[in-house]
Amino acid sequence: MESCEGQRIEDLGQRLLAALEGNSRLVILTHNNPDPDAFASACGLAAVINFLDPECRVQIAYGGIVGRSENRTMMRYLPFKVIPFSRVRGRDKIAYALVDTQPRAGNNVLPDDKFPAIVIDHHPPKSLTREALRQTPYVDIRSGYGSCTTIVTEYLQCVGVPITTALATSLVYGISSETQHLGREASQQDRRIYNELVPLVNMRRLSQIEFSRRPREHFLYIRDAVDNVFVYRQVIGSRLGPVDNPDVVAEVADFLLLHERMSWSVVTAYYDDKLIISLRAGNHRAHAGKVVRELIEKLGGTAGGHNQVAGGQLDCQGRSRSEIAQLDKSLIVDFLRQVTGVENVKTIKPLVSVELKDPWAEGDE
Ligand SMILES: [Mn+2]
Repeated sequence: MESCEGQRIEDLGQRLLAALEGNSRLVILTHNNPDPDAFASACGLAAVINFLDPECRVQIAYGGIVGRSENRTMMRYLPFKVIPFSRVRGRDKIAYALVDTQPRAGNNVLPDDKFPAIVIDHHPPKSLTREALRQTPYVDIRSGYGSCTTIVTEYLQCVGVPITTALATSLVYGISSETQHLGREASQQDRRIYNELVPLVNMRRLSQIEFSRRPREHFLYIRDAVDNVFVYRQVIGSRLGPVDNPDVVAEVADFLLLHERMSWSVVTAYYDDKLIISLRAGNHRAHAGKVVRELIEKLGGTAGGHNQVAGGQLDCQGRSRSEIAQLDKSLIVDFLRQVTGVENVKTIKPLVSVELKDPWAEGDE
């Protein structure tokens, strides 16, 4: 299904409801450590299902945490309550929908023995996810879309769901945050939907979300990240070591790419027994998703993404601290080798500090 246009409205509604196979409960799951695109998509889908079947009990749940200030503020204003997956009860009698992620993608908490009823996403499928998708009754993946929110907003329009101010505000923030105000990886559909939604938005609230106030810890993270920034040719990066807030990885990656001379940023950190990596590219044809998969999958991790935004994670359970530290280091060197083409990578220089710190040094946490 390419677009709602041309397709009969009843068909979309019927197909979504049919996928639930008579379940009176639906849990909409986002990817772990959900971002605005994931939250907005989940709320949009919840509104669609509520409209189609008011009897169906819909919950929105996520794995991981919501760490970023903007996302926490957004969460307060969402038109639906969102809860950690750990608080979902009676998991056996539920239909699942995944938004902004796919089964077996490695970044969601859908139990491995479960197949979702509905998957709506804009990430390119991988061979692992494809298999699970074959068992999923309703699949809509449009990797040409800059945000998953855009797909779901087309559903809202198609089915004729009234879009409240709170919903419109969430949807617009989902699209704008995912695409950096339509400047990054946005498609024509993202631009059209965004423009149609803007008149419905509470702009004051939108601004409050985007320019959220931050706690002191945020500044400590930024200080440590900046202190440890390295540059190598056109690449800028930072290794954060163990962190309490996984969202900081993507945030720092975005921040570093603001450097006027750099075309790639890379940030690694350690959270919840996983080494996580985030990539950003300035070029809209950089294939960052492919790059990170080549880097991470050969080590047994999961990764994915788009042209300019990508990330991955590597489960490190059972590895020693020094092994993880070594892995972290070699990941960066591998990445530098891959994107610069330099076989023997050396002289990675600090950007602002006198010398780079080892974020894994004992007693330095
Ligand atoms: Mn997304």
